Amino acid sequence: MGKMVRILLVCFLSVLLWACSDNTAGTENNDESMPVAVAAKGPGEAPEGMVWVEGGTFVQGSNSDDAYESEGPVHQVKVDGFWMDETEVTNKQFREFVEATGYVTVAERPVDWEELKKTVPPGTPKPADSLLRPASMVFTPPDRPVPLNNHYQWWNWVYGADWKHPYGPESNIDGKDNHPVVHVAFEDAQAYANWAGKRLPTEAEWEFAARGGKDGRAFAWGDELMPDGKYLANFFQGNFPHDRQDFDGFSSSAPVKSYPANGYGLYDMIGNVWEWTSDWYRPDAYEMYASITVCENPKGPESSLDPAEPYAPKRVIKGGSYLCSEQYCSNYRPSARMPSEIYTGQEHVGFRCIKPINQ
Ligand SMILES: [Ca+2]
Repeated sequence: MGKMVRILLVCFLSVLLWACSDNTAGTENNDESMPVAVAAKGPGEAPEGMVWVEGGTFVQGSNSDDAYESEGPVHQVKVDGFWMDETEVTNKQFREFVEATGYVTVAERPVDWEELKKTVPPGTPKPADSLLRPASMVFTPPDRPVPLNNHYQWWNWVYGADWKHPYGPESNIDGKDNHPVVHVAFEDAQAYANWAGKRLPTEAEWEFAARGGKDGRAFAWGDELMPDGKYLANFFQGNFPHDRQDFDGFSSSAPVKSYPANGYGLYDMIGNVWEWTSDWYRPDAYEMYASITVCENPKGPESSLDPAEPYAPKRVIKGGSYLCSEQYCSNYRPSARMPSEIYTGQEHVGFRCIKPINQ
């Protein structure tokens, strides 16, 4: 372990303490055999398009063979109740925000070198202005099988790609009002949430909600990916990444509510598009939580660290997308967590918001 990493780890362990408290209250709810309250009626009238997620204690993370090391160790977390958007934020909803505010997303602006240079190793030379034009990440699969160790073989930085032009300047979102908005960077999602009087969920809130009351299960609906051969979420079928099939009905994003809701009445928490959470990403975030009896409303570490790209600030995205394949990542599980660089939009990353009662 490098000196820098060790220093960061010590800092991290100290800053995490504020996020959790050692509190044994609530452990009585953790017996998996006990019924879990689902689809509860919330306090007062539901805000439009939102459902109530009754708070509680759950087991966050996974130690299963499918899980990445960063999903463990599992640990108990208690979250307070909140209202949550029943679907991912759609193109139609995002357009209302843009029309009301004149907001311009990160992918529509030229890249700000002053910001970018903080996310790359010191001394990296400034790229030519032509390379700093507005752009976003688009899935551009090769036409043949490729080794799965380099995602740049199927992800391209496409100039002119943004939420209104998901595949580049010649593309559009005509007829896709009810699809999730994509190519939104973290600050775009936050700006929408502020405008709507809501906020982004923490990772713990998101995962608790995604489990739909089925604590400890591998998938949001139970222990099988496809019970009775049914597809219950929009993920990748075929041979990744070159051979994309649509056995689940869709080869890219699906209109929201194309698959059954979970126990809380939430749609597409798993699959369709990844969703931003407000937590900074660190692969070791759960190490500290695991020593605490019940972590209450954790908000994640104070800063991010992805050892693969230590200078890039990254937040946690959850839920997987229509590009998650059994062969490649199996990220269509509530515990799955990936880092996403906060300034970059992607074709398969969107978001939804929550509203705590006291907000
Ligand atoms: Ca989703």
